[in-house]
Order: sequence, then C-alpha cells, then structure tokens
Amino acid sequence: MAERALTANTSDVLDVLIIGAGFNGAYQLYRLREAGFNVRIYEAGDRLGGIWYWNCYPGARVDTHVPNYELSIEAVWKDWNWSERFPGWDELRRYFEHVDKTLDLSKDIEFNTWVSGAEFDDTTNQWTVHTADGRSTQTRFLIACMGFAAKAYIPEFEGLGDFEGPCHHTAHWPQDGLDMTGKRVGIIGTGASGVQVAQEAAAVASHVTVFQRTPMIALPMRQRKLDAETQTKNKAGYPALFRQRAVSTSSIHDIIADERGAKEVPDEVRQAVFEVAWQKGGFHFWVGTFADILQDEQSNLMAYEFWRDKTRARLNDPWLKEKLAPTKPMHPFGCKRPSLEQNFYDIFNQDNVSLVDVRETPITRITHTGIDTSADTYDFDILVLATGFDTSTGCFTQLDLKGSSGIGLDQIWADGVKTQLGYAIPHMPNLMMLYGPQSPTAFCNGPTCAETQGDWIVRCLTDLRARNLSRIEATDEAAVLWADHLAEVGEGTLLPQADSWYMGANIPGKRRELLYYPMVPAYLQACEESAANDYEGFELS
Ligand code: N01
Repeated sequence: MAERALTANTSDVLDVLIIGAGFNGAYQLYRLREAGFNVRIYEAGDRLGGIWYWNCYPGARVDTHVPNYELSIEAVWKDWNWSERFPGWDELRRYFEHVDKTLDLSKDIEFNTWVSGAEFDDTTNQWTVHTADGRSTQTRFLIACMGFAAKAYIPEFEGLGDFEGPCHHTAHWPQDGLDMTGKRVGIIGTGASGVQVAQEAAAVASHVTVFQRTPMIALPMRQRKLDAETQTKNKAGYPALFRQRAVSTSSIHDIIADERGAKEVPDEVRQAVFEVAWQKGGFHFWVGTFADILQDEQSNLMAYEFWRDKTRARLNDPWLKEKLAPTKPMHPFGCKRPSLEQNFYDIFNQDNVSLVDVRETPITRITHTGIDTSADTYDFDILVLATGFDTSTGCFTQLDLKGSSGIGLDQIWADGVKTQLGYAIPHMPNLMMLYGPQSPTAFCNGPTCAETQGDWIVRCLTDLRARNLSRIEATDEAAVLWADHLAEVGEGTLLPQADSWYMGANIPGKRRELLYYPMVPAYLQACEESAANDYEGFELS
C-alpha cells in the first residue's frame, strides 16, 4: 500500500469519516468524494474487502451468484470477469484490488486502524473518533460501514484456552493459512462457515469431527466455472440486470418467487416449481419458489419435506439421515439462513468424517488435546470454532460510543434496538449506519444494499449541505414506531420461530427481537417517503 499522510490530531475536520472498507465503505467513499465531500475511511484490516479480508478460512465463498455480487459502477464491471459462479474469498479479494485500482480508493483509506470509540460534541456538532493506536480525529459525520459480522462469537467453553494446537474462529483465521492435510480436525458449528470448512477439511484431513447443535438446512450451490468470453458478451445486459436487482424482493435479479402460495397449487405444480429452483441452485430454493414460504407454516413444511427427502437420499447411514435431515424440522425452513453446499452431505459417507450431536452429548470442556463431551473424549490437531457472530448490534456495542450529552448505547437500547429506518440511532446525531440493524441487511445482497442504502445517505448529506444544515438526528418517536413496525412485520412471518442470529437468539443473554427488515422493496419505499417528506423521522438543524 502507498504511504499516506494521516489525518490524526490535526486541526482539519473531515466532512465524513467512514468506518470499514468493504462494499459499503468503498461505495460511500467513491460517491461522497465524487459529490465533493472531504472523506476518509478507517479500516481495521490491511486492505479492502471487509468480510472477505477477515473470513479467509478454507472454503469461504459468497452465496450470491455473480454478477449480482458486485458493484454496478460501469468503470468497475466493464473489464472484470469472474472465474466461478460463486467466487471464493481469494477471488473476492482480487476483485476489491480491482475496485481499488479503478476508483483510486486507497489514497483515502487508513488501513490497520481500529476505531475504538467516538464521542459527539453538541456545541460543534462534530464527532471525535478514537483509534486503538491512540489517535483522535474530528469529523462532521460518521458513517458506520462495519457490515453485520464484525464481532465474532466464541462460546464460553470451559478450558477453551487449554487446547495446545491451533484453535481459530473462522473470522480470525490466520492470514497466511493453515494446512489441514493429514490432521485430525474438530469443527464446532454447522452454520455457513462450519459447512464450508468441513467440506474442505474432509478432502485432506486424516479425520474430521463435526460438532452439530442444530442441523443446517443447506441447499445445493451448483457451482460452475465461468468464462470471460460469455461474460463479456453478457455485459450489454448488465445495466438492466443491476436495475432489476435493486427492485427485486430477493435483491438478486433472477430470483423471483411465484406470487401464489405453495399450498394453493396442485401437488404436481408445486413439485415442479420446487424441482426447477432446486436444479438452479443457490438461493433459488430459499426465496425463489413461492411467496408464502417464510409466512405460512403449511407451505413452509412442504418446502422442508422436499429438501429433507432430497438430502436424505444422499446419506447412507440411517442415524445420519435423522441427525442431518430430521423427519420433523427443528425450526421453519429458511428462518435460519440456509448455507449453500457443494458436497456437505456426501462427506458424511466418507470414513474420515463423523458427526457428534451436542444436544444429545453436550461438550463438557475443551482439553489440552481436544474436546470432552458427556459421552466421549476426542483428540485433535486443529480446532475450528465456526460459532458465528454477535451480528449487527455487536459491531456497535463493542465500541465506546457516546452520543448527545454523553449518552451510550447501553441506555439508548436498554429496552430494545431503536433506529430510524436502520440509518440512525436517536441521541447519536450525525452517525449514520449502512447494512446495520433494522434495515434489510441479512435479507439483502451486500452490493445491492450498499448502493440502494448508500445512495440514500449520499442524497441526505448532499441535501443537508445544500441547506446549510449541520445536524441530523433520529427522533425517539420515529425510532419507537420503526421498532414496533419491524416487530409487526416479523409477526407476519415465521422468522420469530427460529433461534437465529436474525432474532439475536444465537447469543446468550441477547434480547430476542427481529434485527432485520425482511422486505426490501417496502423498506426502500419507506426510505423514499421519509426523504421526500423532508426526512420525516429525523430532526434537522
Ligand atoms: O455462523 P452461524 P456462521 N455449542 O451463527 C453453533 C454469513 N456467512 O459463521 O444453530 C455448539 O450461522 C450454532 O449452533 P445453533 C451468513 O449470512 C456467509 O456459520 O445455534 N454449537 C451454529 O451451528 C451466515 O448465516 C457465508 O444451534 C454452537 C454455528 O455454531 C452468517 O455469516 C459463509 C454453540 C454458528 O453458525 C453466520 O454464519 C459464512 C455452542 N455453544 C458465513 N454456539 C457465505 O457463504 C454456536 N454454535 C457467503
């Protein structure tokens, strides 16, 4: 990376300081700089990429097919081609290098810079932002682009520090890699991260033991190679494709559900729709079959049973069939985020892969050589903690943020998360969030959301500047209404029935509430209405 002057401890005040250089941060920097703002990014990693910088564990790859998973800026897409339909973390890093080079972003980014906290000054309407290296920076607006997974969750297993071999959370994987060849590997967790590591480990390790608490309802990825010639030919259609993804319920241009309910159509029609989505792979079977799958118990069960039977047919052992694809679902299908798999179920037919059900035989402690459960002792060379994240709110509560009059998030969110449209928190003026809590986030493709939400923020800051206003703050009333509305929307779905990170239910002691807005078009309409109505729900001054 080129040497750059630091902004720290100068009398210069930034217009905007962005935290994080993933899709959201990169897009904000590009757009705001273009609009004439004096803007910088502070990024904890040593390069662009956000989630793709930290999650470099074997097998980490995106679950949204390209070209949906990229920026719609023509200068960027016109000479970029992918090698796979679902690219891996290393190709995504190369993509970010291309974005950086094309948009000349790095000159305004300070890498290896961890933002530890910030406080708002009511007299100047500015934030003072602190970094772990002891510097502080003044900025008029602070935009949090930290993604939803900046805080890893590691359960408090007894003896965790005792294990003598390499033991890593998937999001803290060594940047120079870790060879699993010929090793005995223990993996705790079967979310998307656990599924991906298990597939890679099974190909090279002497033995892999997967510790499962809840079976993952993983869907076939249907990965395939892509060639540059076909992509180049298809590029004439990209502008239309990007317009379509921005308005689509799935935020993916070609995943569109039948408006009828699954239970309303004849059996053979339903099976045919399910089968087509199944063969397409990716998220088609999750959000591209019938509109009521995440709303209606009967329709949901029909999708589950289709998945269950397809999955069980791939497993040899009757015990494994019931453990990995139970007769009765443990939660409604799709209400915990499905993972995409390539051979996840097939690996359990191999002699070098075994499954432990930790509901049946709980982990009692981590030892210096492995894991003890209530029934057995397991020795490993490598331990993988694929145990997830304190999503969204965790990214904020881990910072020391002091808003108006010094108030902290522990007070503002004491009775639940409060935001206006997921963009701003009451009593935290001039702090804006992208891909945060109470916006679509988990239900929206990252780059799509970076642009739709991101354009709203750029418009808002541009409007404030044009009107010579220096402060924007979510009102308490609007934030209560938004939280109530989100809860009501959630009640109309099956989402609250699963112990998922969507509900904050994966973290012991975290308040159970739906953290993400599950209907992208309705969300964008609410944002548009607020902006058109002089930023209703915000106080401007
Ligand atoms: O995390 P998770 P993740 N004892 O929370 C288990 C994105 N992502 O990192 O289900 C034993 O889904 C826990 O069990 P349970 C994607 O959006 C995307 O895998 O709570 N087990 C679960 O199995 C994804 O949804 C990709 O019962 C314990 C696992 O740990 C999100 O990130 C790749 C436990 C955690 O699964 C998070 O995925 C990776 C305990 N005490 C991630 N505590 C792509 O493909 C937790 N678990 C793009």
